[in-house]
Amino acid sequence: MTDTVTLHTYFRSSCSARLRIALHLKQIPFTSVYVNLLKGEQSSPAHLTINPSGTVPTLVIQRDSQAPVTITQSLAALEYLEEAFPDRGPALLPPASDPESRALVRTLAQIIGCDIQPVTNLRILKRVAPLGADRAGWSKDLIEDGLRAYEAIVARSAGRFSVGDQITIADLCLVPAAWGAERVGVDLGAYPVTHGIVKNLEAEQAVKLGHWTTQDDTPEEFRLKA
Ligand SMILES: N[C@@H](CCC(=O)N[C@@H](CS)C(=O)NCC(=O)O)C(=O)O
Repeated sequence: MTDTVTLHTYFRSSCSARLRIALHLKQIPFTSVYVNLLKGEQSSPAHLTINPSGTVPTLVIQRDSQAPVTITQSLAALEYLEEAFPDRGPALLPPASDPESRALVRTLAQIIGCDIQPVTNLRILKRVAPLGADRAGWSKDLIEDGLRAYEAIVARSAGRFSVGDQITIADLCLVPAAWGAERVGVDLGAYPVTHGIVKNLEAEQAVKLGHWTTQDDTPEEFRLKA
């Protein structure tokens, strides 16, 4: 079977990093299309045709003779990868026979994906700054609220990763959020279980390959080798 996978991505985007890491974990080769958020390329007519939300990531998959599938939400795309490529790489969700653990993984993923990222996103920061909010302070407070909740839950569920010893969708959301948290001065040490999970994740090759410092669109001054 021949699949062509394209990811519209930006090196600093935490939502894009979720998918970069998932694709590397599942060893699915992909081509990147770079969308520079600071230059406003997410709002270009060409990009809006692909992703009407004006965001990254967008995952486009062409499988054999089927019509291409375009997915414009990262959590939907992560679940799609799991369902469409069940035999590639590790499972990103616990088995369907364990709905409790699946709900737990989705709860953790949504703490990041619904409670933290949307309210600290670039378009929100651009709106709160003229109202007098300090952008970093705004993000730090909201990230800390979310991490407090994450820590309380993983204190009961963690093994090497957020739910046991298998990397799940929750971890794919967590690790890029931790990079964003550090950027605005959050002390991850205040969330010791979460911090330990992040360190375990950062040792994984797929995470190194998806890291914001190792992308082809990472500016030279930030670039590290994976
Ligand atoms: N819920 C969306 C959020 C996507 C999103 O907000 N992406 C950010 C980067 S992480 C973005 O493109 N921001 C552009 C902007 O705010 O203008 C998803 O999970 O894919």
